[in-house]
Amino acid sequence: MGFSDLPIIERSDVFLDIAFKKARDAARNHTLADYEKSALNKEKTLSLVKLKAVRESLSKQLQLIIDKYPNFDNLHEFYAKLLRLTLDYKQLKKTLGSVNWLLGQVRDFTKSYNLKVKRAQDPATIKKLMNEYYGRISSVFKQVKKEFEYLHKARQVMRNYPLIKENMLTICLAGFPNVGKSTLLSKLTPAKPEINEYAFTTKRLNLGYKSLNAIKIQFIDTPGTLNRPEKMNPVEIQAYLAMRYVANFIVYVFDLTEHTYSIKDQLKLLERLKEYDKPLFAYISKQDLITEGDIEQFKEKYFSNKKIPLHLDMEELTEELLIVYKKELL
Ligand SMILES: Nc1nc2c(ncn2[C@@H]2O[C@H](COP(=O)(O)OP(=O)(O)OP(=O)(O)O)[C@@H](O)[C@H]2O)c(=O)[nH]1
Ligand SMILES: [Mg+2]
Repeated sequence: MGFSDLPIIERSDVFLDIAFKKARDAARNHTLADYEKSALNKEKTLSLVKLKAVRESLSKQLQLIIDKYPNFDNLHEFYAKLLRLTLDYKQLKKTLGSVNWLLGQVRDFTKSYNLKVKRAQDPATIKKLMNEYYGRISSVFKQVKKEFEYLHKARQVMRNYPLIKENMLTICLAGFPNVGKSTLLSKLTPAKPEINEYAFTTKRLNLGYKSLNAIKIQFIDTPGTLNRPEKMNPVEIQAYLAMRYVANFIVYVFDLTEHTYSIKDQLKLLERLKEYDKPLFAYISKQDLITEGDIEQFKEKYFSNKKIPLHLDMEELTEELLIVYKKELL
């Protein structure tokens, strides 16, 4: 699944400019055979060359959009929901439908004018037919001007979608801002996410991969999210959907230093993550900044009655999760 290499969507008249220029160039570069040199044959041959060039150029440009844009009926839930939350899904489908329609129109018009030009008996008729052809092609492109504008906008949004691998063991790292999620990702995988001493550093999903016992694991480092779904910004929406539709496991990262957020608040968010209905684990970060006593006290006070397992070693936890995952697969 890729949204990063979607073809650029020009304004609809740019497609035409390109095609009409190709037609002029093709006609200019065409070498006329002797029998084509009479006024009628010359006009006919060069017009047929132009028709072919316009059709080829427009078909190529439109087909590229059709091929490169994903089939929206077939999307993984994460992308299907993301599309619906970040774009006007109906409009987008309609827009891509109109690209198909346009392609059909270009083919039909060209075919019909090809025949008309071939049958024409004088150069003036051919000129008239060609003007008509250009006019009709321009007019169908004008009809989808708005759709192309929308596709252009939609592309800007879709290009920023994360490139999530859909059927891979996935562990989401969640937690308050600044607790050390990105640092953890950078320790577990070769990923190099941005890390800062201040909160809200991560502004997109960071993905990291590692292989363990020949199984590839995807880690998703989420931006520290505080809001409920109705108030989420676009990146928080992505984090929410990744946890809901991609994660096999969620690891909640605790920062006991309380440098930025209190333990009470962090516990509240952990409770909210239960809504995702995914196996939930807790991990304590920044262990070098706290004492064993702090950890023991925390465990006793808050985790003695919790069903959520608390871990101090993320490598070990990953190995455990892999075993659970393998068991579920078999
Ligand atoms: N001493 C120490 N500092 C850490 C550790 N983990 C993270 N930090 C520091 O904590 C700060 C925040 O780390 P990040 O990894 O950016 O935290 P985050 O949870 O990704 O933050 P957001 O992206 O804002 O949600 C940085 O200054 C890190 O260097 C750790 O284990 N020990
Ligand atoms: Mg981060």
